Amino acid sequence: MNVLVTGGSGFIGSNLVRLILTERPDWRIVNLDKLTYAGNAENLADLEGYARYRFVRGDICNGELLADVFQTERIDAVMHLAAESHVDRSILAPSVFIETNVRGTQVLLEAAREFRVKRFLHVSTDEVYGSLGPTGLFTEKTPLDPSSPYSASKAASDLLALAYAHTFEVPVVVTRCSNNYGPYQFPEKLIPLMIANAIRDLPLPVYGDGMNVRDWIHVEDHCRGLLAALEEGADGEVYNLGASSERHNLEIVKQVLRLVGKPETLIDFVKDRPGHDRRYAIDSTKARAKLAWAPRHRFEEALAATVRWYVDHRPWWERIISGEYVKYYERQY
Ligand code: NAD
Ligand code: TDX
Repeated sequence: MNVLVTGGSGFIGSNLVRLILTERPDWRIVNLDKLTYAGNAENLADLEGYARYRFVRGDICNGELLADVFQTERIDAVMHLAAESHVDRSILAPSVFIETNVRGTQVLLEAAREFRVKRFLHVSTDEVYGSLGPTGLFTEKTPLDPSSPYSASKAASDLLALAYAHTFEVPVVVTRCSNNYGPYQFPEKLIPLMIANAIRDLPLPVYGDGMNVRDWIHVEDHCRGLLAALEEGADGEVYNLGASSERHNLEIVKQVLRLVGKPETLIDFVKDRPGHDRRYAIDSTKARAKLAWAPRHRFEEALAATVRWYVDHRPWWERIISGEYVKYYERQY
């Protein structure tokens, strides 16, 4: 099977590519990635020259390039992860989120339709459901009510994917996953940012009162859920993925400080994020029942392992923070 992974040089994508190459020895992967500020070719540099892996630098908005890749690589299935992914950036500069997440997804869906792929997995997020009050969980039937330009663009792409299933019979499956953490996450997201700041004795910026709740899942559990959805999901269906690990942001920040061995005096309460969603929590009963999938990692142990990974891979994130990593693929691609 030839699988096109879009956004394979990002956080979740690079973890997914490695998982598939290990767990599906007869699959071949083509990773199409634009290498934006968030894409880091270093994440998979050791795979270059590997027979079952090919990297193509390119934009999902480029229909001609997509046609060439689908044709020459004989793509059977698509796992679509490429996106602008950071909420704070979508508040500062929304346009690129519409271009990549909405238009790019539509261009990709057209190519998948034209070349009759056997499966199109669209990787969506729980943020499309908006914010919860203190109780309740998102199910697949919860109405979409996105709050930020990021989540609105993801909701648009999620609905476009489902519309292509309904109208054109493209074999689409949509997953909506909660907040991920683990190795190779870009250090602008809560957990890696807090770890990198704690290690360097810099202030840890907590938005608002720090009582916003996110539901955390280890990236490997998410990737196993994506593989299960690709193989076992039914056409036109949506599956929520989550690990039932709700935590307040402040609790996480304090755990990170304990794990790094730094004092809570580093915590810095800063201005809240505009339109900040209060609470996310996922009901993943359907995925567990229909996809024979269940998360394996427990939050506290996996957070400790993640902190160790960032301690051990300091040059990786320091090259990102300094901008040095960009030079790598300017030389290579
Ligand atoms: P990321 O920002 O780390 O990676 C995104 C990747 O997409 C990068 O490699 C980037 O270069 C690439 N990309 C961006 N624009 C592109 C374009 N126009 N053409 C080709 N490639 C492009 O993001 P992530 O955290 O790995 O998220 C991956 C996907 O999973 C996204 O669709 C995101 O919405 C979704 N998701 C993320 C989370 C999370 O907690 N991180 C949770 C649920 C869903
Ligand atoms: O410096 C910070 N301080 C802070 O208090 C940052 C970066 C975040 N926060 C808060 C905001 C959120 O309540 O931490 C929480 C998590 O923030 P992010 O890591 O930015 O994630 P979130 O906004 O929840 O979105 C993430 O989960 C869903 C991903 O970035 C999305 O791509 C995914 O779809």
